Amino acid sequence: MKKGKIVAGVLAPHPPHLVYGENPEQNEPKSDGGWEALRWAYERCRRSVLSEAPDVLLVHSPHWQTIVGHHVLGLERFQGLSVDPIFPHLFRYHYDLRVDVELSQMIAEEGAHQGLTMKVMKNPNFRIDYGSITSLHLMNPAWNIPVVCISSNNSPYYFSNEVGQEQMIRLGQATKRAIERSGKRCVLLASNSLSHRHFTSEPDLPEDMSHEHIYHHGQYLWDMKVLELMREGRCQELLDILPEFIDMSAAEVKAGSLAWMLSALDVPTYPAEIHGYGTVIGTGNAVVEWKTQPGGAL
Ligand code: 2X7
Ligand code: FE2
Repeated sequence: MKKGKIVAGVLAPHPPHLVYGENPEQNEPKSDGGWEALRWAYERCRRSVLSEAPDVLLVHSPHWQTIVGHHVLGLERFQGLSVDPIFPHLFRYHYDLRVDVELSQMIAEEGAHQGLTMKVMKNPNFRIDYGSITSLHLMNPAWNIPVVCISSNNSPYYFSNEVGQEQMIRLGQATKRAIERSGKRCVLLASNSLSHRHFTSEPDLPEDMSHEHIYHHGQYLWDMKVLELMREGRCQELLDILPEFIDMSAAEVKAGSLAWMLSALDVPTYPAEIHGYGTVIGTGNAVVEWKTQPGGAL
């Protein structure tokens, strides 16, 4: 069998506002639009990523947090209603997703070989989190490509940024090995915002863009520093400063999705493409693509 490969990795943030702004039929609340800079960034990234005809989209989400180990979805189909607990007036999404259970299983096996605690999750009533759904919807609104959803173990919160990051790096290596074994062409989605200080009160009309801006200049400078390292292919430096970035800007990358993806991509030394940057309730968000070199990262 041909060796599988990662055809692209994407920093794919999941503010539910972006789905709300798109007005897809699956989402109950309807909007006048909003957050276009980020939604158009997703559009550009989507064109590029889908032109690679991937077999599977894999997402690692901070909003599926697991206390014991790293979990992967283990049933072929999940259907239901996913509601954002903080923004139920923006995100009430009816999902129907197909899972590549074979690849989920291989990730669990490879993770176990790396010494990680892994679980293949087979509860048919499990409710899929809004982070996974938002990133997957914005990358492929047609939902015609099977997915693998990976939880974020809470080690960065329970222990430290460093312990958490070390776990996510091992999970990334396990994911890469599983993809190689699978023979499939895969896209990785790191479902993370960047700086994460946000407003504490919402405008009457959530999509009123006259209220949308970065929360604090220092947060903006941190976001720009991180994006510069991505643009210049300096991802080892990026991993090295992530703990400081997390502490200085409450960055959502604490949950490990970005470290997982960079590790699976073998810590890229080639430039990433920034499709766009914008804020959502003041948090920094960028859609960033690492298209692997001809022949793939593997
Ligand atoms: O989960 C989120 C997020 N990460 C960023 C902004 C707004 C809402 O939800
Ligand atoms: Fe989030």
